[in-house]
Amino acid sequence: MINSPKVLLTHAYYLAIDEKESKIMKPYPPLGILYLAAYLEKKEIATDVIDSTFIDFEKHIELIKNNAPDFIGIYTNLMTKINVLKLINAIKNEPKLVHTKIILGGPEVKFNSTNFHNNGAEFIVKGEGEETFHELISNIWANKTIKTIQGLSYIENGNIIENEDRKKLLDMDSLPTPAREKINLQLYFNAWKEKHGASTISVSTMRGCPYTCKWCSRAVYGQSYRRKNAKLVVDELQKIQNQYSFDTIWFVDDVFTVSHKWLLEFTNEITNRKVKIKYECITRADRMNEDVIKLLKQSGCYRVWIGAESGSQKVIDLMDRRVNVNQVREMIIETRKNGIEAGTFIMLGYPGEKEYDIIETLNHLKISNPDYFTITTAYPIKGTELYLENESEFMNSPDWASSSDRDIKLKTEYSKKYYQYAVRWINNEMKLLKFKSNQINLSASQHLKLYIKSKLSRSLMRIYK
Ligand code: B12
Ligand code: SF4
Repeated sequence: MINSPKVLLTHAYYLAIDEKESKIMKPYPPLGILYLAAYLEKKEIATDVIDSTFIDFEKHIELIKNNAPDFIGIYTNLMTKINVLKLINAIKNEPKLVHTKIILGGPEVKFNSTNFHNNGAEFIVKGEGEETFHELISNIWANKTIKTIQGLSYIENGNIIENEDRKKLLDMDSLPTPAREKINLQLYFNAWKEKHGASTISVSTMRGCPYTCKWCSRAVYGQSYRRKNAKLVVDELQKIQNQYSFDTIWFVDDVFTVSHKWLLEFTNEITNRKVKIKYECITRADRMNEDVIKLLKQSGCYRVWIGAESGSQKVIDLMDRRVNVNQVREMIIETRKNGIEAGTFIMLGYPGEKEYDIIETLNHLKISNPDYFTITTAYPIKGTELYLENESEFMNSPDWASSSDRDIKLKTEYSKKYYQYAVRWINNEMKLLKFKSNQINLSASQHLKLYIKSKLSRSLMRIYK
């Protein structure tokens, strides 16, 4: 570590100013930069991490100033983009940080690199960060060329230079476990515990997804599937169980049950080593069956999220989701029968969706009756097929630096207000269903109120159509 650069990794998410998330209060640590920190340390480059989640912007910039790194790497996603731009500006205007080189990475940068460069980012790492970030700082520090570093774009003599794409990291087993010790995980555990009565920790076992859903960003890991050996995953679980005290685990993997062979190995490993875990994961109905559900149960899964996004097969096909809606229903029902909670995601306002599709979606939810569901309205993330296919018909063109892709209005069948009432209608109808099936208790007046609210939302949908 002699004469090695001073490296700092950070992000720009501030929980306190995120009103919606402050209510939900399910914060997760920035796993990406913890992977990077572990990788650099393995290469003998000491790395600091500043976690911005529980501090504010002023404190953040003060900590960065005191650290005075040679290189600062900032994680960037769609939600944190505006904060990241503000941070770049503050770093550039801080006399103590004139020597600091700014490097961006994360899911938002690949398809917005020109804009980020034009807004002050000197180096951008596209895709997986470990190798590119390491090569970049090592080469700059050793005065070597950066021309041949894959997955990098940078500014040279005022021009943006785009190097070739980074090849995917194939050997997941060679990756060190995230350097969770670099941040205060207890703050996350406390926040969860206070609001939900149980703390959670996030773990990643796979990279990439082989599927094709048109609205989903594959900017980092591409259309691929790479996984860590089940033995090593269980090693990591045991390691964090020894280090921390938490109640549940969330696997951030895109499709947890994509490989049945891996799931069996994982379950055997958990069972043979008598590891007790309680976990939540996301998957697809077409990668589930009764045997898979049994393995999930045996390995400690208490909640599984089964994506479908719509109850209308037509919309599912428009999204290129490649799943049969009946299978989704069956798997939600089967999951619950086996004593695992089932959750599902719903997206309204996908281009081509009509009112009868929304009615189909409500019917789908009523038939499958998941324990949980979330509803969002569709928006196009740059780089996705949904974005590319609809770009010429966007209803607005918000200023890039002060907005996010969530502000882009797709050409949809109905008005924004219509979808707001559609969301309320579905939520109210589902609460009524849960009341009817004795899943929730309501007083007579609460029931009446809910009934009226539901009818009202439906009427307002008609008005705002
Ligand atoms: C877990 C998760 C969440 C969690 C926790 C978020 C968090 N704090 O980490 C929750 C549920 C809160 C969440 C919410 C949202 N999420 Co989310 N989420 C994920 C998910 C499933 C896993 C993230 C993860 O931990 N990955 C594992 C780590 C190791 O990967 P990574 O972070 O990408 O890091 C690698 C590279 O990006 C790079 N890298 C990362 N940081 C840096 C920094 C530097 C300097 C460098 C060089 C490289 C680098 O190197 C890392 C290792 O190779 C991803 C999908 C996915 N498979 O990654 C979506 C994903 C990140 N989410 C996404 C979105 C859209 C959202 C929301 C905006 C959704 C919404 N509400 O509308 C919100 C925004 C939340 C917020 N406030 O920031 C998109 C991001 C698209 C984009 N362009 O930004 C993704 C990619 C999903 C998708 N496929 O579309 N999310
Ligand atoms: S939505 Fe899920 S299944 Fe579809 S491409 Fe994205 S990660 Fe894969």
